[in-house]
Amino acid sequence: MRGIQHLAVAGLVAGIGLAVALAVPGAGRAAEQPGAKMLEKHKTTPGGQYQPSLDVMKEHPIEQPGSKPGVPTLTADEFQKAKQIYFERCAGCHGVLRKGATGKPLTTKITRELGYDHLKNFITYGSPAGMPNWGTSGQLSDADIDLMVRYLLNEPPVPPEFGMAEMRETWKVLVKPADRPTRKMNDLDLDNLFSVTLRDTGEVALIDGGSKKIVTIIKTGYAVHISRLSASGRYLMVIGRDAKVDMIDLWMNPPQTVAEIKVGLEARSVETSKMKGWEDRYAIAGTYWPPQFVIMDGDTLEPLKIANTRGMTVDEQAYHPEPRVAAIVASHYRPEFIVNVKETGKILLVNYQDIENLTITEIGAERFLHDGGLDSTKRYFLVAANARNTVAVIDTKTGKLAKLVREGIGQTPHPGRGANFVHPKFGPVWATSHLGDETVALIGTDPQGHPDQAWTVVQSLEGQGGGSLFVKTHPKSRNLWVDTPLNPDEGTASSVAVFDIDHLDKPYEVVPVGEMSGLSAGVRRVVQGEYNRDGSEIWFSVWNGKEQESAIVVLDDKTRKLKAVIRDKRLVTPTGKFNVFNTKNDVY
Ligand code: DHE
Repeated sequence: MRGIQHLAVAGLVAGIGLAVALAVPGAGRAAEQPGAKMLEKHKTTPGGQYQPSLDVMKEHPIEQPGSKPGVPTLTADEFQKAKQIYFERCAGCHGVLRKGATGKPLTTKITRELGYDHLKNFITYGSPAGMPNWGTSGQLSDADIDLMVRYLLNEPPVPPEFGMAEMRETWKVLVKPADRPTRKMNDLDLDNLFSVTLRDTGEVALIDGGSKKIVTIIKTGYAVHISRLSASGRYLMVIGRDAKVDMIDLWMNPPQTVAEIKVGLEARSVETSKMKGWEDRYAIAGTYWPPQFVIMDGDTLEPLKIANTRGMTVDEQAYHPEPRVAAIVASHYRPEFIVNVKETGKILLVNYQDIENLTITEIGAERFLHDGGLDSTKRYFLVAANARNTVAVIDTKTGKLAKLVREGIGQTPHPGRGANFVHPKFGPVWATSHLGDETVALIGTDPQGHPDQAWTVVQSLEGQGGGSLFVKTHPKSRNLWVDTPLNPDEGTASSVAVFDIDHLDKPYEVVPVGEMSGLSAGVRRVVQGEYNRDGSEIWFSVWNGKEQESAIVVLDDKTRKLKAVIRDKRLVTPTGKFNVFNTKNDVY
């Protein structure tokens, strides 16, 4: 159940409401108890659900700060429990150091001014602006809430840094480059191989796209997150939420891990150098904690250069102590990594030509950058500043901000890497769906051929509902697929909408992927479509709880009919799927 629980738990994390409330006049008095009608408004939205849960940090030993006269104390056990609750449910919005992220700060200066009763009522009842009603929803008991209030009245504990010494201690080359094969030793069709995240077992399954058979299962980091390919397609890089990077050599028979490293305490992103002449040279991983990224050797994962992301926010130019690294994408136009720093809203173009004299171009975009991808020419990078309902566009050739697209973007955009296709009327577009509403925004991406449409929302489609995470199409397809795994309605969460790109005025078709899987138990959340090598099939994960059976459903893209169901007891909580060819070439 871990995956689904994670979402449910993370779902109750949005602390924006508390933030807002902290700023209202009258703070210091007890927060009012809302009536039944108000409580209805306190229900958490899918957007509010999708907040980081720092599950790894919550387990990490962190020293308890000393107590202060007049402030309620916590025993060591109480501190441990409160810290776990805080990192799991609150840190995603309020920050590890409680200096604020999407939620406002909860420093002791603020919490002590507000006082015990105010905080207690707020945690109990939440607020319509986003703070979940932890008490009245039954998520936290009265005793838990009392504990959390006392925790907030004390100084926050500070987790350790993770520098070169710590990284090198965890770094292992399991098979030296010299001992690796000099040619592909297996008969796998590597371009049509899929790396599938098995989230809750901390593994990836490598599945052959032709036979749909599991080739091997490889142990990776905890709550494994994404896979990326080296430019040659030989090395598969996988990152876990515990910031462990595994480098898998796909030429071996069977493919196996040849190097590993831990780059921090909490992480979500990994990428490799893709510029011509620099293929497979470097890997990079970004962390949520500590706030930094590290450039590593592309053959061994040896850590070479760490750069920290702490600094000023793009709008208020106020210091932020823990800006997390979200998506990282490799440029095809310059020897650069495009590193998205969430809380400061900066996009860093990290030039890896000379890492001793590292050049970083800092582009001011918008706060709360999260995920994004390249347009079909690979020249432009589009990334969602999700909590600001904005998509930032970077020209990776000139290294400049092309536009902040705000008009026409819905509530909490979540593109994954987005979907590129040629719109019958407006030419090339890039699509994103949304967590917070049913719309799918299509943004024009062709400033040369269609200058009037470039970097504007040319059309907004209406999908099944909010709670969408990923959209997908393929250059050879005329279908645009939109998932809705976090929609509160089970039928919507377990199906996908598909639009006919040539007739976008026509209503979408609903494909009941969860039902097609043959599974009867569980919510059967359908998540993240991924195409096979030639674009003839799209694969969806049917994501159930850890104790339940999950599956992968393969659809024929032309007919939209079922082609195969992959069921295997080893497929525990499959989520992201990464086709080797499409991932290495940024085809999406
Ligand atoms: Fe992800 C991509 C962060 C929860 C599946 N996710 C990303 C990226 C970031 C991110 C920053 C972009 C990486 C890149 O391109 O370099 N994800 C986060 C979170 O902070 C969040 C919201 C909460 C958390 O605590 O981790 C979160 N993500 C999830 C899930 O619960 C998902 C649905 C299931 C799972 O396996 O964890 C999930 N995230 C994915 C997938 C991608 C991803 C499949 C890559 C999509 C792609 O097409 O590239």
